[in-house]
Amino acid sequence: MLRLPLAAALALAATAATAASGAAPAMTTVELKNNAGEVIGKATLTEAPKGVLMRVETKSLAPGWHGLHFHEKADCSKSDFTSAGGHTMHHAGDRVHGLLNPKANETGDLPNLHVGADGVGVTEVFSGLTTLAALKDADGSAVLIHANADDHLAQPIGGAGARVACGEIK
Ligand SMILES: [Cu+2]
Repeated sequence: MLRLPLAAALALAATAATAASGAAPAMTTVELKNNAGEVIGKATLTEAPKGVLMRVETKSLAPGWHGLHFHEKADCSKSDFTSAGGHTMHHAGDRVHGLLNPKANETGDLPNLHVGADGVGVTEVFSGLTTLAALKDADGSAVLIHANADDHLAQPIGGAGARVACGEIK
């Protein structure tokens, strides 16, 4: 019976030591490529205490709103990016797309990216539905930018249309 409290105390001590040392959170930077395979920007993902924070910086995209998602595989090899699969965890069967859906449980869902008249898009988004560790699972995952806005309701991808940029998270 003494082993559990001791283990708990050690775990707490380890957590406190990590916090006190101010260790930098885990980060991953991902190159974003367009359908022609040209690098058009990057996404920087940072592990957060309750999710993942992602900064997206792009150029040369069509002005307006674009759906932004995490897809299930780190595979941007096909020029239409269908190789990246569906949204992360969608295969689990109990997932429904849309941050505005009453279930709001799909781990690939993110707010839209806005691109200005100059083709530049810059944003920082947060998801409490997944973690950097989950995104970097055995087959990784992908950051996908779609041609149109995600309405956050329609199945399966909120009407976001074609995939116009892809980045492999490994
Ligand atoms: Cu998508």
